[in-house]
Amino acid sequence: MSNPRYWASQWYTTKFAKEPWPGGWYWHDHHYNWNGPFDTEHEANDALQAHLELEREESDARERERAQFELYYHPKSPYSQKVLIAIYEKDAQFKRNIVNLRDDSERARFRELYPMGKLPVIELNHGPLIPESSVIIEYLDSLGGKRLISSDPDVARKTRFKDRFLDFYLTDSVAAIRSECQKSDADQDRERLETLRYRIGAVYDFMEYELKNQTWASGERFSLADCTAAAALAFAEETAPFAEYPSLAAYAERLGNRPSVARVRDEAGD
Ligand SMILES: N[C@@H](CCC(=O)N[C@@H](CS)C(=O)NCC(=O)O)C(=O)O
Repeated sequence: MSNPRYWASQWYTTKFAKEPWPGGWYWHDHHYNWNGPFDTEHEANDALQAHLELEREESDARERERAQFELYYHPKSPYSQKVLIAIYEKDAQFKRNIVNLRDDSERARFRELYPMGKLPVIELNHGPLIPESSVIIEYLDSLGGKRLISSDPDVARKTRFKDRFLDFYLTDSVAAIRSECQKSDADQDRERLETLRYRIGAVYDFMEYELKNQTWASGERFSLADCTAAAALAFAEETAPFAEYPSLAAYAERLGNRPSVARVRDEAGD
């Protein structure tokens, strides 16, 4: 049996009991409460499996109750990673639903929930669905706890700008380059590739300039824009390396050392 807390055994009960127990097969839970006797090992095992299933259902129900929302995501998707970093920064309780969009039936099922079919989305316990990574993080931030968007409107504007800037011109450009590069050489749109590479260069130039004098993307406090940057830079590194931008490269390393970011990368198997 794979779970060592549970064991159906005839031998155990007869060997160690002070008084002989009625003959048959038993199983015990992790408190060593014995259940049985069953006539056959097979029946004891069935009863044990039913018990485990009930336990799983109860633990799922408890998790659902504790969770403020359910997250639909994939650990390797950059927009999902951005939201996960924010969730870990805020220590929010949630229930995970991993969606593999490459699987036809999973994709079809997910589109029934969110017709646009884009990850991540969250579903609140009282029903509403919130798509779009930045909107999700804005919502989570509005619930309180450690703030990822400053209450100072000037700082908040810079944070929101960098978030949009990195999403649109870095993450989306890298995704577009990757999909263009999957085409045969003859089918690739050179002009488009050039525009995309130009945009990425402009993002790197701007970030390099900004990060010369500040620790995080929009100042001295970790923010929504850093969640975005951590996911975007990890996604971009191979397609558009940034090692020659010293401040940006040092910033990427700082991000990688952040526990929330390290945890997300670990879960993605990076
Ligand atoms: N603007 C969206 C972008 C989400 C997005 O593009 N997600 C990707 C995964 S990282 C996706 O779901 N791609 C599947 C598809 O485009 O069909 C956001 O910020 O959440």
